[in-house]
Amino acid sequence: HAELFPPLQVKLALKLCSNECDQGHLFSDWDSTSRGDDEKKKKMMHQLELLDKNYQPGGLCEYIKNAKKLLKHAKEGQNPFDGWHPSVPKGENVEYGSKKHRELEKIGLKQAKKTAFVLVAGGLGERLGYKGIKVRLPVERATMETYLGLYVKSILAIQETDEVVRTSGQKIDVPLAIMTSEDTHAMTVDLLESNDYFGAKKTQITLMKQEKVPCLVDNDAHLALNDEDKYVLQTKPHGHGDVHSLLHQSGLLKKWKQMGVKWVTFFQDTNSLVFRVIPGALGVSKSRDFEFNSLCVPRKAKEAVGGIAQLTHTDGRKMTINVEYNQLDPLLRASSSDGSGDVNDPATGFSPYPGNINQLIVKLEPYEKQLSKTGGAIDEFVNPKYKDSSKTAFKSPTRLECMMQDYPKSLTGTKASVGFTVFDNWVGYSPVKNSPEDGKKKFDDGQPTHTATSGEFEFYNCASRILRLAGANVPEPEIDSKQKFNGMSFPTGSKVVLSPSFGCSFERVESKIDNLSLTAKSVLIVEGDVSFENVQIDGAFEVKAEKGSKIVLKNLSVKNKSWEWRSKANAKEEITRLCGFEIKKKETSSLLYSEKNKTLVVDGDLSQLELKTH
Ligand code: UPG
Repeated sequence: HAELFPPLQVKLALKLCSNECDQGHLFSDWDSTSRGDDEKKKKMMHQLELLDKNYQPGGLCEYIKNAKKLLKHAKEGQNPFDGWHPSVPKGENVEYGSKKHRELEKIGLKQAKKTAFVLVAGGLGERLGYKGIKVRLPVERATMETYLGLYVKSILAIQETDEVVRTSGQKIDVPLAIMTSEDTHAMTVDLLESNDYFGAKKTQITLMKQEKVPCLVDNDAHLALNDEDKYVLQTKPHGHGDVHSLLHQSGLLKKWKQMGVKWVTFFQDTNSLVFRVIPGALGVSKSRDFEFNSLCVPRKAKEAVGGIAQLTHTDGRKMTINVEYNQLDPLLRASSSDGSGDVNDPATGFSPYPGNINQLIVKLEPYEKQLSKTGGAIDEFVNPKYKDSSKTAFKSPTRLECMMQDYPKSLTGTKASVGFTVFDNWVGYSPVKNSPEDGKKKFDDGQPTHTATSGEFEFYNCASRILRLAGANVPEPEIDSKQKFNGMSFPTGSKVVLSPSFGCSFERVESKIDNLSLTAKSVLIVEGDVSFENVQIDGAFEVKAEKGSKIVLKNLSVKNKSWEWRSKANAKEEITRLCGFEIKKKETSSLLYSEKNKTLVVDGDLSQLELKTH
C-alpha cells in the first residue's frame, strides 16, 4: 500500500510493524490485492501520525514500550511504592486572616505580578453528570457567574493591584493558559468568545489542546481498533499530567521567562475558592523559596483527595509527593505495624496526611530548565480492569495516564525544595465533582459531598466568614435539618458574593469594612470599589461600582423582602436538578455607579437605591 501514503507515514507503519513495536495486527486485515477502503486507510494513517506526534517525547513506539513495562508490573502486582515508607511531612500551616497570613499576602501579591496561571480543563467531569464543560457551570446562582468568568476576573483583579506594575511603570497583562481536550476545546472557545474573554485581552489567554492516547487491548500493549470500524483506533484521555509537556512544546515557558514571569500557578476546573488562598501561598513559595508548592487542606480519611506524604526509600532517597486517593489506603496498610490504612486521627477527626487540592505553585526558572531536559514527560501509570484473576485479559481496553502533581518525582535526588501549604477547607477547597445521587451517598457517610449544592453554599459561607474576620457582624451559617436539597442539608445563612474586583486579598476586603451587619436572610452582592461605613442589611442588596468609579456607603439601613433558596427536586432544567433548589427573588435594593474617576457617597439616603419587586 506504500504508494497510497507519504513517505513519513510509510516509515511509521514499518516501525509499528517491527518486532519491537509488534503492531502488525493493525494492518492484518488490509487486503493487499483489492484497493478498497483507500480513504479509510488514509484516515487511519493520518490518525496514527497524529498520535505519534502528540506523544512526546518519543512518539508511539515509546508509548508502546512504556505500556508494556507498566502492564507487566501491573500483572505481577508490583507495588509502585515498593521500597518507599510513608510518613507525615511537615509543611506550612496558614490561618486565614492571621498576622502571618497578612504578611504572606503582602509578599505574595508582589509575586502575583510575576505569575502565569494555568487552568487544566480537559476533563469532562463524568462523575458530575453534567452535559457541558465544567467551567461553564455557575459558581452560584445569585449572579450566575461561571467558573471561568470568576477565574479570569480574579486574575484581572490581581493585575489591577498597585503592586502589579512593571519597572517601566506599565501594568502587565497577567497570562493565563488553559489546557483543553477534544471534549472541551470548542465549548471553551465558545464560552470565552461569547463573553468577550470576561474582560481580559484575547492575547492574554492561550489555549493548549491535549490529545488523547491510544487504548491497549492486552498485556502486550497491542493498540485497540474500534469495534465498529477497523480503520479507527480507540483513544482515551491521558490525564492532566499532559499540561507539562504542552507548556514545554508550546514555547510558553520560554516566552513567560522573557516577560519576567517567576512563578507558574496551576489550578483545576471547579474550585471557587482557589483565588482566596493564592496570594498567601505565593507568599510561602517566595519566602521559603519553594520550587514546588502544593496547596492543601485537612483531608477526611477515604475522601477522593490525594494525600501529601513524605516517602523515604530504603536506599535513603526522599520525596514529598501526592499519593493518589486510590493508592493511599493500600500504601498505609502495607507499611503500618497494625495494618491500619487510610483512617482519621481520632484527636483531630482528619487524616494525618494533608489533602492535595492540586493547586500547584512552581518556580519558573528551574521548572523550565528541568522540562528542557525531560521534554515534560511525567511518570505514567496504568489501571487495567482484568476479566479474571489470571490477569491475562481486560474487561475493556485500557491506556496509560499521568497526573500533573507527579512532576516532583522527576526532582528526586536533586536539591530542589518541594513543600506544601495548608489552609482550612472553608477558604481553600470547594470543588463540584459529584452528581446529586453520589453526593447523597457521601452525605450519608459523613463525607464532604462536593456537589453543585455544597459548592454554592460554601462559596457564600466563605465570603460571610471573611466579612466576619474583617469585623462585620454576619451570623454563622446553620444547618436546618428540615431543609433538604437533593436529600442533603448544609449550613446556610446570609448569601454573600464578594466579586474579585471588591478585593483580591484579605487586607483589601478588610479595608472596605467599617461597621457592617447582615441578617441571616440577607443577600449581599458587591462588585468593584465599594466601602461600607455603618451599614445594616436585612434583605437583598446588589451594589456595583464600575471600573474606575467608587462608592462609599454610610449610615444606611437597607431592608426588603429579600430572596429565598427553595428546595426543588427532580427539576427538568439541568443546573436546578444538580443543585436541588431554585431562587425565589422577592425584593432587591440595588445601586450601580459608573462615573469614571468619581466617588459616589451615599450617606443615609435610601432614595439613591432602586428597589425592585420581582
Ligand atoms: N483534566 C484534564 N485532562 C484530563 C483529565 C483531567 O485537563 O485528561 C483536568 C480536569 O478538567 C480537572 C483536573 O484535571 O480540572 C482534575 O481532574 P479531576 O477528575 O477533577 O481529578 P480527581 O481525580 O478528582 O483528582 C485530582 C487530583 C487529586 C486531588 C484532586 C483535588 O488527581 O490528587 O486531590 O484533584 O480536587
